[in-house]
Amino acid sequence: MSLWPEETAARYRASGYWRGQTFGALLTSLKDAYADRTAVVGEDQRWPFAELDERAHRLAAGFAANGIKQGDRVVVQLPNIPEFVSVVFGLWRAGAVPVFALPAHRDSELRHFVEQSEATAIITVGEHAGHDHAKMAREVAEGRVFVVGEPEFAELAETEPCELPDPDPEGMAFLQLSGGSTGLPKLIPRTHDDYLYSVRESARICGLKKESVYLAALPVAHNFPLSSPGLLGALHAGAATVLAPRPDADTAFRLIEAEGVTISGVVPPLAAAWVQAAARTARDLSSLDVLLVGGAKCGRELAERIGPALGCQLQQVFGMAEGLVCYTRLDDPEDLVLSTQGRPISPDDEVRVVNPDDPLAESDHVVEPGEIGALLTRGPYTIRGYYNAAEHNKTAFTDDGFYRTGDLVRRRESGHLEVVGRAKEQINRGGEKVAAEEVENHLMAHPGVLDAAVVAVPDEYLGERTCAYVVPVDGSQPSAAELRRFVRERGVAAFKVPDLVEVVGEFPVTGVGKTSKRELRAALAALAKER
Ligand code: OOB
Repeated sequence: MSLWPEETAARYRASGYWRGQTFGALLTSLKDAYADRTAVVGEDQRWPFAELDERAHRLAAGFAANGIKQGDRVVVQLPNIPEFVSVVFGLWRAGAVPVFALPAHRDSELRHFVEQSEATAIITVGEHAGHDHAKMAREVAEGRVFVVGEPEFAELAETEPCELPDPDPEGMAFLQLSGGSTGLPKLIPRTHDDYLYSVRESARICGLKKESVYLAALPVAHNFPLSSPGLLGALHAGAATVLAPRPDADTAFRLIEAEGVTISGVVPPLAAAWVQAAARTARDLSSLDVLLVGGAKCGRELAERIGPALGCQLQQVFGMAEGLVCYTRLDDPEDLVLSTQGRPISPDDEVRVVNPDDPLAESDHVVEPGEIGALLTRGPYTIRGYYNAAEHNKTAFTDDGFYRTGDLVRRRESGHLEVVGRAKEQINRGGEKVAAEEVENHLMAHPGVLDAAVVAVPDEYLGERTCAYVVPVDGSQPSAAELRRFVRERGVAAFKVPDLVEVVGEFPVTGVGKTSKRELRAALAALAKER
């Protein structure tokens, strides 16, 4: 059954966007075409396509033998290690549905993913970056926990391969996480067919060929390094993916030199750090042809420095886990590459720029060409609804199925989009998305907090940081440090802990008659910007 209206689905099939291939079947064809070529490189492992295929077959059989059935959701929280790839393909072959958690997520988020998706298992690591992931997963899990590196996982990985039925290519392949703007991250159902279309086209648009080497610098479960063109785009092209354990310039440059990396993707603050480090590195970065920059706005000044500093071509990417991905093209005129965030992948990506003042503007409320408006989109790889979120879907999508991205854009005649701002209640902290309401809810769980409003403040390095305005209950005087510690101890990703906390008697702008949190946030954000 399709997650799109049947008529639309038929059109996407007829156009050749949806080809009826699953990820499991893709890996089989890749193994046939590229058996001995390197597929995945980790710190101390190097797997050719044939080995990745074999490992995924064994894991699939192991998962099935351990009761993981077709359609079962399984939370995957793995860092950039080769086992991420074998586990995810193993789950796909078993017909299971990975739920992609980031390594930064902590117990409150993990618990939410497990509950929302009704996951029957968690696959994780032991210690990673000073945190005991295995312990956290065991506290949170409602089903099994498999820990890469522990004997139980090794047993799974050694299971005799067996024939397993291929799942429905139009069914849910995995659940990706939304950056979110309301309470907690929503789950995004992506199908084999829709995602593979975006992967194939991304690989082509980014010029990947089998001789390419992709460096996954960002956490690979995120949509950007996963598929734009990312790990999956590289695999699709028969190219190798090098998994960087950390994204810093020292690590990345070492790997670029050692592995002959030709292409990578980073968020703007990292691009800035790499640009700076390039000036004094002794590493040979000459293999690097293309650097994708996206996840947050890459300003023109930074955009201009990237090519000369790193000796590569800049490609801007503006995407979202919900679907739509825009790229500047490798043969675009320089001005477009430096000043826009690209144009959509597909000729059938429908883009509407609508009245920015109405959060519920429908798809016919379009602004004049060239004017700033809110971006709506619909297309062959953009979801029509979040998973199990009927109520939220009523406002997140228009009546005719356009996704309300919450981004403010201007469209050029060429179809290129310039992202100029945001209408959603989200802080983009250097590419990491923080939903204002989620952090406010954590703050308001503190007994000394009466109310809280979280807003973005400009930051030279990250683009934006979070600032929480907090009104204490009478007689209480919680300090900023205590509140930050409190939020952290509730078990949230470190990037969600407010950077700044201002404890105030009342919201400095309530006098202006703010009635909704939305208006309050807007007024506070304006105030914070002025300071
Ligand atoms: C990527 O995906 P998400 O789901 O973490 O975040 C999506 C949001 C967009 O709606 C937009 O607000 C922002 O991130 N964004 C950008 C941007 N790229 C993403 N804002 C300004 N300029 C850009 N270039 O972030 C993502 C997914 C696939 C590829 C690349 C990024």
